Amino acid sequence: MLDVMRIREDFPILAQEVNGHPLVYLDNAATTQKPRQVIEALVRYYETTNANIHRGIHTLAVRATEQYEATRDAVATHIGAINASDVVFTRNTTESINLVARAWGDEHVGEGDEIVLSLMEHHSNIVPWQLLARRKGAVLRYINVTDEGELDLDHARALIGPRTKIVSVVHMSNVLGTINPVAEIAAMARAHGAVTLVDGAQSAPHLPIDVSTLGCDFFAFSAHKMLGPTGVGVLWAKPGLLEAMQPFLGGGDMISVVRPEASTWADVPHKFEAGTPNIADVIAFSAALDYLKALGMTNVREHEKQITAAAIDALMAVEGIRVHGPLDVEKRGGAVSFTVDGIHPHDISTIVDQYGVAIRAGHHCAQLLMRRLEVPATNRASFYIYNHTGEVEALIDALDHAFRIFHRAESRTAVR
Ligand code: 7TS
Repeated sequence: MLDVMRIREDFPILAQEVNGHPLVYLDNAATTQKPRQVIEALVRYYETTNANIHRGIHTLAVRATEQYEATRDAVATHIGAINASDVVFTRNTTESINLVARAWGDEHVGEGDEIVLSLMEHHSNIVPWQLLARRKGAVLRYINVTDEGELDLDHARALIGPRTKIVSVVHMSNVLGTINPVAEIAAMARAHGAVTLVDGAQSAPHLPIDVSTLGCDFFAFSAHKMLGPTGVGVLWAKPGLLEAMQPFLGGGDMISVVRPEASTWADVPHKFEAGTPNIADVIAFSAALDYLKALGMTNVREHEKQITAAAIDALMAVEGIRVHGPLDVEKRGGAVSFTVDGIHPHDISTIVDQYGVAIRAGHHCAQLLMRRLEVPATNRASFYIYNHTGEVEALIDALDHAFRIFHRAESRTAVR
């Protein structure tokens, strides 16, 4: 189990008050806070190492290159990848998905081909495919979401067929928390010769990940949602796939030989890392991975199951609150969306913020899912390693204030 109070000491930002109340940060699905170890790694890099990588032969350049490549090794280990060379650094999950839609999609998707997504995707796993479909005359298909907030696997089985070229689905929903059976879906795709991309933006931070058993071809995630700095994303590809793909962006660092009429490419993964990358933040990401490793991802998952169960129980005990998504914590992670009868999510989140509680309200970049849920927006509390059940109570208390403002008296008594 995690020692949450000990962990909190590593996060300077959590020690503050917001609007006169202790900060209760429950917006971890948007981005997580950073431990001192990550902040110090960033400062240390600029104070001792700063240099451009892969080109200089002076001492600092060599040191920076080694640290940058060491992070690639750490990422590979974190997700169970066999080769570090199958790990590409991008800016974020969004860029990783765009890379695949361009570099793999332009080559393999043609007119009338089908791209299978789901109704619970984040916009970053929809729009790149819409752009590809428009470029190529391909067709988008969406796997339905059941009333329980899970992917409809019968529908998936019916949609994925001989015309399917790629299936791209989210591993853990940023709205419903649902953990999708991506290995099963990847097997459906494979049976028809299609490849699978898994959007791991919400799973890599919260679950033990082993890409070799997921059975997918591409896996994308962002450092900033797992204690790391902003501006660093990861794309993992199954061995051999990157070699067969054309570059996404052209420029320095990604070439072998440049001639007036044409160029040849550097080996993978450098072929996909044009220009000076985000060296400092990649290197600091190592400290985040070390931090998670020391905690153990199984412990991270267990902690989140506990706090998510506590949050769901507490929210469901309040009359007029509806929790969206699976209620069984074995089937879900710690992004908990809820709506309150008669009070708009934006009003709720503005009021609870007055009590120091940071939650998110809106469509969470998942407008197709909002339509499926038949709501314009939801409130979302999302948890991480430094949250404790006292903060769930703080959320419920803050909600109580919102209810009072909207002249509803029942909440407090209903909760207890
Ligand atoms: N996919 C999922 C499932 C996500 O939750 C997000 C970000 C992304 C992709 C995009 O990640 P990015 O790092 O490229 O921006 N989700 C959220 C969120 O739920 N609130 O803010 C960002």
